[in-house]
Amino acid sequence: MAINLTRHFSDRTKELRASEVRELLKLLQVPDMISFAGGFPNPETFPTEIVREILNDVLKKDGGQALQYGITEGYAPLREAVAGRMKKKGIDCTKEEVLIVSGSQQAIDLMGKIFIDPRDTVVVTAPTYLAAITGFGALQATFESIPIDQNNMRMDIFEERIKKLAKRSNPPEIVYALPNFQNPSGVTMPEKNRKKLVDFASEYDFIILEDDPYGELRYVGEHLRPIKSYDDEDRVVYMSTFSKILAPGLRVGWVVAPEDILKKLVISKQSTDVCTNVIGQRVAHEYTVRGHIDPQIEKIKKIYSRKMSLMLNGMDEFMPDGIKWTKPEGGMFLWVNLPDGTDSSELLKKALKKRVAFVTGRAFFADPRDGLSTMRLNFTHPSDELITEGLRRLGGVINQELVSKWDRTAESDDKKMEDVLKGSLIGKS
Ligand code: PMP
Ligand code: G9A
Repeated sequence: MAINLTRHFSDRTKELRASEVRELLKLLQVPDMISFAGGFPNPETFPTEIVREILNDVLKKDGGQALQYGITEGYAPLREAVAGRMKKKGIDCTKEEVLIVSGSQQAIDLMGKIFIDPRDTVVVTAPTYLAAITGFGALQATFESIPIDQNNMRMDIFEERIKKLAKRSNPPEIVYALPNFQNPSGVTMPEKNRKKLVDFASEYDFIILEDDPYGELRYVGEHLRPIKSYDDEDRVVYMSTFSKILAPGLRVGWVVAPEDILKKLVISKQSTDVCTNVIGQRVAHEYTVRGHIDPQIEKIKKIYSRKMSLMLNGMDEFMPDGIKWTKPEGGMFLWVNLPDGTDSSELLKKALKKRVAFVTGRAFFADPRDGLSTMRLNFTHPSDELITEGLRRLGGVINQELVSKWDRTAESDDKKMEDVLKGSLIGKS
């Protein structure tokens, strides 16, 4: 009998939404493709020689342990080192409040698993990180989407919505916030709004998941206090990663959580992957305690801030009038608003023919009907030359699209005019 998988898949699985970014990664294999799509660090920044030395040392001195299963909470000296770094960023935590995870992506999954029942509400921004939508969506969460502006989450709209949800006795379980150089838009939440969010959490009784993979990558202005630093009721869970400041291939991230929450995360992780890649943790630990991480962050910031300037200059040079984009202070992305009614999925098909890729904005909205005329551009992965060349190509494609849209509008206006004239003539006779 031929198997009918539809009958076997769980309801949850039937609702799974694939990540458009992961799909677009396949385009990196296409020769001549300039990709502004994936949120990839630039491999030029990877400290391969130092990692090789560390691997050699660790394997020579402690191969038996480094290749063994580790404890689920994470390699204790790494937890200690992370707690130390967190203190410098304004989060006063102990090593017992740090959980090492298999990339911070895992924290979204584990948080969802311990807090979300089907149809529970998760508040996200619109747009937000797409793998938070797919992650919480896989657990059948209901999303409440709050629009953004240049200050990240619109707090006035958040307040309105949270009051409505509370009135319906349906407060959110989790508010997922990305305060620094948000993926996908690049916008940052001011400190006063971070504090406000924590005050709302206390008033309306929800948990904040603060996702901060880019906080260290600030190119302009001063470091801002994390949301977690305002938390005196143990309501904020903070997550970050070595992916953007060392290498994503290690798959090492961390969570800072109150111990009661951390215990549940650990149990959930036990059945997910037993423990985080031990060798990866050993590398991240040695890299940090040998003092490489701060110079490495400085090196990355120099390269990415140059790339961001190149992209902003290229946008000024090649984008036609009527296009707007964000001016981030850090991170890896720009967000582009095309004129209303422009379908960025159609634009992507044309752009791919010219060998330039981006991610369509709608991938970053919980409601996929939103974000039609938006797109995300990554500036960290392409080489300097390819940033400029890619924007020249993209500007050309957008220009052509707008001209043909105007032609189509003019044609249909002409047609409407003809019909009106005809109608009025008919009316007259
Ligand atoms: N959160 C955000 C906002 C991200 O952009 C990413 C990676 N692009 C992650 C989480 C996950 O990163 P990782 O699993 O590599 O730590
Ligand atoms: O490749 C990934 O899945 C990490 C990058 C995420 C992104 O492009 O937002």
